[in-house]
Amino acid sequence: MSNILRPIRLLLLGAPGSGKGTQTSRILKDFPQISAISSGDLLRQQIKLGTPIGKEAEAIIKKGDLIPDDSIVSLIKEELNAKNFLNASSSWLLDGFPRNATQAHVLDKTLSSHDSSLNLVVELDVPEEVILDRIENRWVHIPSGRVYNLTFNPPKVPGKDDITGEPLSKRPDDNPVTFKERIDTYKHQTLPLLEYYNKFGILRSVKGETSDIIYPQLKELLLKEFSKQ
Ligand code: G5P
Ligand code: MG
Repeated sequence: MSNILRPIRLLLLGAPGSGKGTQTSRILKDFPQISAISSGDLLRQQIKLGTPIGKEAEAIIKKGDLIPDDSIVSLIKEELNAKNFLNASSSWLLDGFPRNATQAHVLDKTLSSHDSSLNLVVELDVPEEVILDRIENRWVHIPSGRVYNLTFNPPKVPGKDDITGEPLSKRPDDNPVTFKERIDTYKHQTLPLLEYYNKFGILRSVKGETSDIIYPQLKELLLKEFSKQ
């Protein structure tokens, strides 16, 4: 991956459990020049730290709703700065933000004023029926956002993160009732973003029942994007 010619600024879109976090880990491993921000991971860290935004987010996440735009926008803007995403030569990806039209407009404005607009949006298209089972078997390492699944990618030591050995947690929104809410929220608020980004000509879709089927397609898109002049 050494002859990289241009920065990549990628948004991963996909239903809850479609594998955004899983694909992000694989991308970061194969493309060390890319950094990532996951809005869900950031919120879970804020909850753990007991910050005001964490306190606001906790009950909302449990219900499967979106937290207010103002709160998530200010959190993400801070992180964009902290991680140097507003530098036009940085390569990065976003997972979980934006999630509705308002957030998308704010992001576009912020990025374009720094000459750092998104150049690729990829939809992870995974059949809904295969997702619920994944969610029920998911365990997460909150500080890093690393995700495990008891059958697909179990931790080396049960209940412990592979890298730090710290304990894994269950997400309070990973139950059938909240999952249904999250899917509905996705369909109503986030799916329309596909049409929005399609108009800019930067939307691509990758399809499959497993992350192993999807990842090679995603990697191909990234390599193509990187090598554009
Ligand atoms: P999040 O955290 O962004 P979601 O609902 O968008 O949550 P989620 O659940 O994190 O998305 P994912 O990242 O797409 O799913 O999927 P994943 O974690 O990689 O994979 C799911 C499970 O399947 C894992 O256990 C993984 O190991 C396993 N798996 C992966 N691939 C396979 C496979 O091929 N086979 C099998 N068997 N298993 C597999 O957002 C959470 C909440 O935060 C708030 C909202 O309340 C949201 O509901 N929030 C926001 N609110 C407002 N605005 C925003 N922008 C917000 N962002 C977050
Ligand atoms: Mg995730």
